[in-house]
Amino acid sequence: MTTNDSPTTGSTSTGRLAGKVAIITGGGSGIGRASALRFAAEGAAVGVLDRDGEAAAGTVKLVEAEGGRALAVTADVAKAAEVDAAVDAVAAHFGGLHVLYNNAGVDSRGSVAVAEEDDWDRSFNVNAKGTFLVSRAALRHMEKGSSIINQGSVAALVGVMNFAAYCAAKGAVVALTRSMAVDLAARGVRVNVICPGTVYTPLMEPMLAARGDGDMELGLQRTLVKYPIGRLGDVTDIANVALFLASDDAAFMTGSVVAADGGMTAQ
Ligand code: 1HS
Repeated sequence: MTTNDSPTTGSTSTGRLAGKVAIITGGGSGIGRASALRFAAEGAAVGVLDRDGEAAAGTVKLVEAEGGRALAVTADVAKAAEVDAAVDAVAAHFGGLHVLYNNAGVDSRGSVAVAEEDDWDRSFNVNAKGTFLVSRAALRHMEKGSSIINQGSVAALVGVMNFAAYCAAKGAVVALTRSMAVDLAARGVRVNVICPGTVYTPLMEPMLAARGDGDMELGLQRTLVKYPIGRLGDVTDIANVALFLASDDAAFMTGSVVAADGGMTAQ
């Protein structure tokens, strides 16, 4: 399967993020890269934060090739000092911060009967603690009218076999989103969470291969049957939802759990 990194394929840019500064974590690939391209095409200056500095720089190159503005910063979202330095660098470089997309994530392996403790810790450190640390750092710079988008998953809403730590950590992200929304409403900062279905990205390949007993194509077929819409998600499907939640078009939404899943959780 291929992914579509073009920020404007099938979309018309309308400047919905003109004058805004955004940070996207996990911006070096997949949904994060597609969102960086989409946000920049809508006028945002984008801080591309990723643990892989080269991948972040690659996204910046693509954004600049489309005429956009971006800055690559390297940080592990689970490490407070790295996060604080990276977020401060973006805010200083572009003169503020208005949007944060906590996209960075990791998956997990196995049911609770067989999961490894370090796998559990890694899933919570990146998916849940990472969302906390980056949001805390971003809020030092955010003013009224800002938007935080957290990355949940359908795995926060329904049980997914052999994915215990990931389901639990993404469930924590949904709960954290609601808590943040009520805490930050008076400051004029909106907080919402996207719960994507499976989008074919490198993050998903281990899960898909395991689901197919080592056969990726079989894993894809066993996954596809869970999606009434008849396909898996594309990175631009999720980037477009993130753009909406980042924009003033979602001005009355905070604490919302937005399933972008091809109907997977509707059944
Ligand atoms: C990784 C993404 O958040 C989706 S979790 C797995 C959902 S499915 O493949 O079992 O439909």
